Amino acid sequence: MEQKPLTIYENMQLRGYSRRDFLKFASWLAAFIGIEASGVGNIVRAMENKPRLPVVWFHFQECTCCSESFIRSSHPIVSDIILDKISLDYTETLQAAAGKQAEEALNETMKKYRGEYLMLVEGSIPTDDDGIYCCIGGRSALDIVKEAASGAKAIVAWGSCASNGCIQSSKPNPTGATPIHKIISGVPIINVPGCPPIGEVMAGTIVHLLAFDRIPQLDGLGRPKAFYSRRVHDTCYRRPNYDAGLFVESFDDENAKRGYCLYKMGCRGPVTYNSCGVIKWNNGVSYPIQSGHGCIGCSEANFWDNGPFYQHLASFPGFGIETTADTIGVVVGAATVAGIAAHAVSTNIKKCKMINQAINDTNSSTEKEEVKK
Ligand code: FSX
Ligand code: SF4
Ligand code: F3S
Repeated sequence: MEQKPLTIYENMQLRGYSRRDFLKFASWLAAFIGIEASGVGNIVRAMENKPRLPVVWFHFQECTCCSESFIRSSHPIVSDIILDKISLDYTETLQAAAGKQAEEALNETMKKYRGEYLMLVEGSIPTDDDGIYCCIGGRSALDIVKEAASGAKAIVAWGSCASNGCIQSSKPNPTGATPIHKIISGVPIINVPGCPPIGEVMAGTIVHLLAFDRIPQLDGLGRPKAFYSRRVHDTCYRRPNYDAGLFVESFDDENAKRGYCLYKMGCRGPVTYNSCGVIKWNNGVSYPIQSGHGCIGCSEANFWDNGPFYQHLASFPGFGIETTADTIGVVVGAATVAGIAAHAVSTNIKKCKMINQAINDTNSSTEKEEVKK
């Protein structure tokens, strides 16, 4: 008789994680996904009861930073458990198997779990010249992706490469690099752009699929709304400087030291949708703007072709096409604009606090639980 697959929680226990670790992890994830404290129980229950989700993770034209980002996500359980838990039946960069053995594992999963497995894709697909520019095991990425997609329950396109083509599809696009959603139809596709995407955003997307067994709410570009509904500009702590017309004029000037707005240095925050200002990178340590460099818009389609990185946008979004960097200080005298910015920044701070609070609450409640025992 076939053994019943272990649940997420059972897997965690096997790996030596305590109930406390488990609850903490659930709260941490819920906060990132934007779920209220009352909804944490749903995640906990799902992880306690749901069996492993068969997953195949493909790598095509990319740099593997999406995987790097995911396994370096700030919570150790993401790499330790989620990777193990979602049970990567096939992933070229992390699996122990190679060659024939790896191919067999992939085929077995696709056959055994037809219609049930989750397909994760890193990288764009070259479509020119019959797709010869990216071949694995003698087959083109194009062939592989079509075959795997035909039996997938859902597809997650990791990173800008799989979501919008990224650098490989920038002009002149020599390989005919194409994002997944332009090749595959008939299967739900979730785009998780960013070059690479934030590890917590990746983990949050997977856990949403795991816990709720449905696709998260997506925007018009197929991105999870929980992470891509706000511009980097709307959650930027330098935003009050933008609104006050205080700009860095060169990377080594006094204004740069003062932390003024990087708009004139080419910052694409006003036209980029991502969670960098809220979740940040490397365990919430920093993100490009906090490190003194403008956002290059890495989660937006065609960002490599959208003009030089260090030249500011033609106009100030939200202030009319005629507005220039030199007149902005005057224009933004309007209290309404400052009000919008203040609101955005305070919402951002509130969200960061919410994430920390969720973790602390769980800590104290689980500690109490353990004391009672
Ligand atoms: Fe692309 Fe992933 Fe850019 Fe790399 O592998 S999104 S090249 S940083 O990370 O696919
Ligand atoms: Fe922040 Fe860039 Fe917007 Fe300035 S332009 S407020 S640095 S996102
Ligand atoms: Fe990318 Fe901009 Fe964030 S460059 S990492 S979307 S701040």
